[in-house]
Amino acid sequence: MIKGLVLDLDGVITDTAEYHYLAWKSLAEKIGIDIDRTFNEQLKGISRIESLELILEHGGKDQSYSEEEKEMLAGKKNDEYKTFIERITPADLCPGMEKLLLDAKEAGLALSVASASKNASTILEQLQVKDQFTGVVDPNSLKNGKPNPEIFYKGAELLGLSPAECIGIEDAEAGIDAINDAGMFSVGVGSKESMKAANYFVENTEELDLKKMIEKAENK
Ligand code: G16
Ligand code: MG
Repeated sequence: MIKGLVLDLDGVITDTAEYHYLAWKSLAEKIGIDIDRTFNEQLKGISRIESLELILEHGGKDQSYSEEEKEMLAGKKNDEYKTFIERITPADLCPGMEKLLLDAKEAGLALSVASASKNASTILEQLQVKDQFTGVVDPNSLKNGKPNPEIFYKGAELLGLSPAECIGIEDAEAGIDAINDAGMFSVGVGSKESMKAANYFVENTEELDLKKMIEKAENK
């Protein structure tokens, strides 16, 4: 029986991908690397430091910086990113999310967040939905990021549930792999092509219907 939802943040609860992109683009320009929105797709769901490493590799500069310098560059990106997220309001919830959270509450489901973002709690506060979640997985506590299932195991654990009692919702391929490997029913948000590994998928968050997801998960 499904008793909980474990949700990704960026691309599911709110769309911060554009802010990540703008902050990375500005940082990349400063070190002579050009990135575009197509390249940015690869960074979704990937941790801050791994994102920087992909950008450096893309610009042929993966050997140019020490670990300390990389931390400094990632910190610069985060400083700029934080100026963007300061402006987030409840109006920035993804379409349909307010309803989904309400429906989940009515159905008595417990909710947690499994986001790679160290800014997740701040963002949930800005969106004024933080108190609707029983827990937010601390990405600092993880040995491995997505696609490793660890973050979704922890998301279920925070709810006192087994992965089989939860539905995981994700918009990134790495995230869907993580949910599947955790033994949780995976719901993908995105194109059929990118969400082909998901147990069930919808094209946008507005189509995330609680009843339908539970029905699919329980009849798997
Ligand atoms: C999000 C974004 C990623 C970002 C990561 C870390 O993941 O999709 O692009 O790199 O968080 O964010 P921060 O730099 O704020 O720690 P998710 O898991 O919410 O999709
Ligand atoms: Mg995401």
